[in-house]
Amino acid sequence: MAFYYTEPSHTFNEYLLIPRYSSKEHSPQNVSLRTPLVRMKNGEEPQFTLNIPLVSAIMQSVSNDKTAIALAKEGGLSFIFGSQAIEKQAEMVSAVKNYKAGFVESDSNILPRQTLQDILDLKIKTGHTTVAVTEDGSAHGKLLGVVTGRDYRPSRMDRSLLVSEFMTPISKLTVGKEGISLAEANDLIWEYKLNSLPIVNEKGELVAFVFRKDYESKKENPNELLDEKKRYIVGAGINTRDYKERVPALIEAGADILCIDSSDGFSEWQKETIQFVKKQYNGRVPVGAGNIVDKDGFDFLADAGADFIKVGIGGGSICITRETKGIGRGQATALIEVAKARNEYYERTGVYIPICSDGGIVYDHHITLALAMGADFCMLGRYFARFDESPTNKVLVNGTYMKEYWGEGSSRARNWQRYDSGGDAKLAFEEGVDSYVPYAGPLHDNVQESMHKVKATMCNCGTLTIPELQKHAKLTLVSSASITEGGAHDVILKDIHANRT
Ligand code: RVP
Repeated sequence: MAFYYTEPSHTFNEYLLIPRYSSKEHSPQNVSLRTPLVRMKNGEEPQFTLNIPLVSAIMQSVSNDKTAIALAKEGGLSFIFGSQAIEKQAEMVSAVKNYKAGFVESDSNILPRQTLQDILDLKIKTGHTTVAVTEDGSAHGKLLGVVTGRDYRPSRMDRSLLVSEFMTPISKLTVGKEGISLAEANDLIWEYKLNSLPIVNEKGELVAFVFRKDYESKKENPNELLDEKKRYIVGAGINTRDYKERVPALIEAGADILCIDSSDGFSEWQKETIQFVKKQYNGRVPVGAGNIVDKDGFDFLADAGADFIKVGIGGGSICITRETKGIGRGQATALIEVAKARNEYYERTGVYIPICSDGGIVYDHHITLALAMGADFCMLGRYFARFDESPTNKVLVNGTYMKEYWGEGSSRARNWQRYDSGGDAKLAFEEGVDSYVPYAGPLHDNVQESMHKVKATMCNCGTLTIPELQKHAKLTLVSSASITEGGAHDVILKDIHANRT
């Protein structure tokens, strides 16, 4: 006879945390969000630790090099998406590893024969006001001039005016020569009272910009996730099909950690992939695996050698796996069972394997709930897709700015390796949708606010670290009536667009 669970499976929205006694010491500035990323033996430090418990999803619409750099600045980690050509993915990984903090590749570039209207359109698309005018309109073409908000007044000027007629030409610009240090670049910015300094090579081609605002924000990033050479740490997604070619290219490009990306990780394919990575690199390259939703899945991947294990099937905002295939489990119940299995495994073997709650984070407090239920960190897709740094277009829909966000199981992503770990089928049906999410601005501001909320709730729970929260949290299931009670109710909201995320 089939096995039946006696209890229904629940999700984050059905749980709340009960406050515990908090002393004066329990204030957000005393909270540490450090958390292990990979397996560790009793009493030893893990090879990698996150400074905030967030990683970005292994998705085309979420994790490119820009998201990876922005998130590493905050202390989290991105896994560059694997559903692209091996060389392209390796290029993104090396872009993160070669990134020189403070030197920014120009993402707003234009030809001198384009118009003021083109400048205005570009500003909406990128959100940036500094535009490089280059001979070929590319980020590394010969620099002819720069346009900033100080060069034009849209209300007074003809939109068809050519860029070459109102740009600040190179002859009037202060520029830095390639090879200049960040400290020297910042000295020029201060000396000449600049907002940005273009860096050019000996042929006069644009290399990068250094911005005044970045110098200031650098001081705001005490949590940066850096390797021993002070480069940003970056992860990369792999699959169970082409790993023999993909993994060496990613490691060569500088990937620090890998993660097998699959909707169902309880498989022989995953075991073989993990064992390949372990053998090839003598256990030096960590590899995460998943996704699973129960103890059996956890124990299997733990024994196979996974360095962290991802929990969650069907809970992603763009995921329709539960509808199309009828597999999955409420995320909270899955997490609670797997966390228990992780703790038992630790007691049995002395090896602690971090678990990652993947998908279904809607509100910031869901992050805290996931941690309280035993997750060591969370993977988010929708959340990061909303930011300036995500790889997708920002578009105007019914008067509101949106970013595009699509699932890896959608026909747009065509990531058949994620859904079919063996066999020959090539995405016979969709398991994900193509969608919009409300544009939310820079990653930095949003992550800061979210982490502040997590810290505040941890203080309410009388805890100052994630391990303490996992041990001491008191959680309760709530009825559907009390979920209604938890929102604003029986009042007429003045601002119907109030953002409650
Ligand atoms: P969310 O943060 O709720 O948007 O969920 C993101 C997660 O959804 C991913 O990390 C992945 O596990 C899952 N996903 C990605 N694509 C699809 C799909 O097309 N079904 N699901």
